[in-house]
Amino acid sequence: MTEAQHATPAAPAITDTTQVPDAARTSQRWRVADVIALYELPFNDLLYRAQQVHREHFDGNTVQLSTLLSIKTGGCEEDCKYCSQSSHYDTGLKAEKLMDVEAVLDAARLAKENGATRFCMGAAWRSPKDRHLEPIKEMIRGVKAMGMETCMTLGMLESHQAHALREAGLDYYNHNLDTSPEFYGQIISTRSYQERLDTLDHVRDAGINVCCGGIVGMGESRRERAGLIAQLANMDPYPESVPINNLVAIEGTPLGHVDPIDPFEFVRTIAVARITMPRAVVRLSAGRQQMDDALQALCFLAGANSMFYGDQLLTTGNPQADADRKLLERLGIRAQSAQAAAAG
Ligand code: SAM
Ligand code: DTB
Ligand code: SF4
Repeated sequence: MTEAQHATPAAPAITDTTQVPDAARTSQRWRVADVIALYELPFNDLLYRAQQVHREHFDGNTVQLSTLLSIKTGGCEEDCKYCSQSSHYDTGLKAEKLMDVEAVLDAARLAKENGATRFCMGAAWRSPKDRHLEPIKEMIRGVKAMGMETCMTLGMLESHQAHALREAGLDYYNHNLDTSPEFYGQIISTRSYQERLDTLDHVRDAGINVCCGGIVGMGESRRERAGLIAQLANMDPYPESVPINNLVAIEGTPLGHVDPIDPFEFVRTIAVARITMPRAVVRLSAGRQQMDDALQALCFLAGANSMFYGDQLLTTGNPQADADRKLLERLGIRAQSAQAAAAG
């Protein structure tokens, strides 16, 4: 926990476990202990509370659908221990160059036809070079012209790069904190936590919506999961979009054989994100292919209202779009319309 967090007043003690704590309603900071207290609630109380918060700010039966595309795959110089694309590990992945703009736009057109309202483009870079900005800006303009929202995740950004992306019309930039400051050093050594926070500041200052979350199931403790959530919830303002990824264990990476997290702990993490960041879109991100339908339904009940849609994430699989359509239909969940997405 930071000094600043120690210095701020405590959120009120939770007495009635079905009431939403005041820190969710005010700009009060979340102490890690307050977040742990949420995690420790009886499961049904936690989900009930998350549903209450969810319905104060969102339609309870709508999800936003984003489709992902890896526009530059593999060969990354960073050493993120979970990642198939790091050149530090032998995962059998072939490194590729930045895709042509037209090929990216073809994929975006297909995503739009299938019902996605946001197209997210990811590059396995530590940070983009300035010479990459022109094609990246063309991709943003091309996808926007199709009537979809745009999201990019390209690694660290400098201030002028964030402004250039905003000028091209970028709606969201994804840059995750990944985990708590305390656990972070066990996962990544080539980029500091502070560098991530600096990039997020540049994105925010340029007027781009912030998409920032993390990964659970990397062997971290509940306290460390709570530490990640507290970091996200205490951003001022907190991110507009919060992806919660369940580790996809990749053979060849140092985390290739980590024991999977208890599924209920994953659902709790979604619920705690929902309660602490009431207006954020909470995205059920990587790991859905390893979840059954009932577990995904619990994640929606816990307040997840966005997901990746389409057969592929970046380098790993995602449930088939057909199966997702059927799941949403069985649950009576509607996909957010393009008009609603445009209206924010
Ligand atoms: N290279 C850029 C960066 O890291 O900033 C952007 C792409 S990176 C793949 C985006 C995020 O995907 C990571 O920060 C991490 O949270 C998530 N991610 C990557 N590999 C994952 C895996 N195997 N399981 C779960 N989440 C993963
Ligand atoms: C995020 O938080 N999750 C997405 C997106 N942002 C870019 C990426 C998930 C990647 C899962 C592993 C892979 O497919 O390589
Ligand atoms: Fe590179 Fe991003 Fe993978 Fe880290 S998560 S190794 S920065 S592609």
